[in-house]
Amino acid sequence: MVAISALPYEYELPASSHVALVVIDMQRDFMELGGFGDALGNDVGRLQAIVPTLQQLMAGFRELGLPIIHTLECHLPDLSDCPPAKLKRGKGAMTIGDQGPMGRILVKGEAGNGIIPELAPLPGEFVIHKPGKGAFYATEMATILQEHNITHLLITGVTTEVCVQTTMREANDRGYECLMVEDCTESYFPEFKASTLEMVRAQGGIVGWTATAAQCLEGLRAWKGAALVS
Ligand code: TIU
Repeated sequence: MVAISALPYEYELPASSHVALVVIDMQRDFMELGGFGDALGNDVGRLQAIVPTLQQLMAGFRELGLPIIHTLECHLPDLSDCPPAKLKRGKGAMTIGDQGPMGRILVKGEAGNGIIPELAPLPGEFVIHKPGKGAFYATEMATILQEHNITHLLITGVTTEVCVQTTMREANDRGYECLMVEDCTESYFPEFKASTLEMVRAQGGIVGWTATAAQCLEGLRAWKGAALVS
């Protein structure tokens, strides 16, 4: 049995498993000044650190011919998919739908809502637009995973304790084997990232596993290699 070296113990990759990489919300709205993350009062610069590692992990998935699912948190221009409770939240000077320097905040199609160019999806990769924090709520995520027989999800992106963790918990409850990639996720709050990684893998992996991108790539290459010789 091939496995990724992970915490709290090995993340097994049976020959029959189908693995996808999930890249959550690597959007200008969270990474750059003038976007949603900034409007909420966060230090957006600290999310940049994971970009090169995530590029390497994405390149590995592409090289191995494995699927990548990108998500974007966004709302329709008329905000009809934004619950009033979400719209009211934050109490900053700017909120969802307001005009910012990169266009309307957290609105689909605006410049600031796009994925950062370094991590742009390639043609043929899945791109999911989501109105909530989790990738399953009001999206085609469940259908895509079912149609492609996906069983294992490696989960990355921003922010660790908000959209990444919500998605991982949603996926775990639906029966997917989930691993959060430690150096491909980041938070505005380092202590929240650390706590999230700990709580995911506590209690024998109550929500799933964590591992580094290098550990994931090593395991995935061995798994693909084993599939080729069997
Ligand atoms: N505010 C915050 O940390 N995150 C979000 O609002 N969305 C995501 O995590 N993508």
